[in-house]
Amino acid sequence: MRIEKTMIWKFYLVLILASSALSVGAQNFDESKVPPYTLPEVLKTYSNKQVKTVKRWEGKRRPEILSAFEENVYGHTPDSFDSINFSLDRIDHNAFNGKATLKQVLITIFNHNKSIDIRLSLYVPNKETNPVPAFLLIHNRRKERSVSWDNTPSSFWPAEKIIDNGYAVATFGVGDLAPDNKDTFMNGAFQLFPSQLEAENGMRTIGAWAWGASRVMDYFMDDQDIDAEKVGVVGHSRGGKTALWAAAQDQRFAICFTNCSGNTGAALSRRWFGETIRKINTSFPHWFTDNYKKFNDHEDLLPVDQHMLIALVAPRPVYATSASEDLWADPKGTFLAMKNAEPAYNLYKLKSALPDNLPELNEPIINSYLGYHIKEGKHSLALYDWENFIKFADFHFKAK
Ligand code: GTR
Repeated sequence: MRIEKTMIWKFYLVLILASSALSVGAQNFDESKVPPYTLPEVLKTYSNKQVKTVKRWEGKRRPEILSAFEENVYGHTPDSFDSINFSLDRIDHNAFNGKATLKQVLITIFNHNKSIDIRLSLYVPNKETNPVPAFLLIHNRRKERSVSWDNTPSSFWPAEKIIDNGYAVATFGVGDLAPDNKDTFMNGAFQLFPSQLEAENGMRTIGAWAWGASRVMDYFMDDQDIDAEKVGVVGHSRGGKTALWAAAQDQRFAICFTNCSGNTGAALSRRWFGETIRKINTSFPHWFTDNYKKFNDHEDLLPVDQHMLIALVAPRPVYATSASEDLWADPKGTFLAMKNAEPAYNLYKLKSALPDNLPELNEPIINSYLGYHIKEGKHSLALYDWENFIKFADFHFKAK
């Protein structure tokens, strides 16, 4: 009898070990299986001091969070380059039946006698006489990726609709900065900054794409048609991760729209649901800094979690989205990251109207510094998302 009991226990032990070995690196889609986790506090410094003022946040805590993201997640962005040049390749004053002017702008960046080109397609509404606010879409869904301008609007970038609402809208393809491919990603911006590739904390493609968004911002500062103080950066999925990282670093972006951005975007990493750090680092080894691989299956050891990336954008507004069928990107983890970024906004006495729990489907929270919706449907950037981005931008740029 005793022997049998011991055998049963051994059997259980083997089962437990086997299932925990399987769960290492596995994905979970069952809410009841999410283990408890503790997030690092936005307002507590790494030396364990509570941050109570904007001064302390901006002088100490914000910089230390930013460098923790650089060192461990996205890599360090080059802080200079030799020069930049803007040239107008083509202009069409009659776009959308005369409603807009289309400019094809070539942005050329030089460093160490090498250069790369960003091809920017920009539509500006003709009826506005003053500089207009703008949306900049980081485009990661172009068919032709890096070979031409993208002037063909779609539901992914509904340029005409945006123009009709009095905004300019621009886009560039991420392939102009770095091809989205683990074998060829170095054939772009990295030619200008080769040492990045050797450093364990060097940037990879998400960093390079975000750097590209900032070069477009350099251009906007130079274009009299654009109100450069009112530029929202938009990205979907991998582009949504990029938009957040761009806005966190470059405070010239006035709003960040992060659409279905998921793991290492707006979703919490410590919450075991959907894509994991091991999974993303395995499928896309060229997206994040080499140091990030140390956190495969060790989310808990990261000095940051994604609510802190959102907090880095404060006091500027952030709008995040999810889709009901997009469990891979963890809608609840996205909402919770937004919620947990609130303390940074509270420091500035800025209102967040996010409810305590995940809102119902298709019930956007607009009149707020932290905006959010979960739409019905799949992983996508759709007209519904843009309609709410426009409302959010109207609230922050026009209504106030
Ligand atoms: C997925 C990836 C996600 C997300 C997505 C996308 O395969 O796992 O993190 O970035 O691609 O960009 O559509």
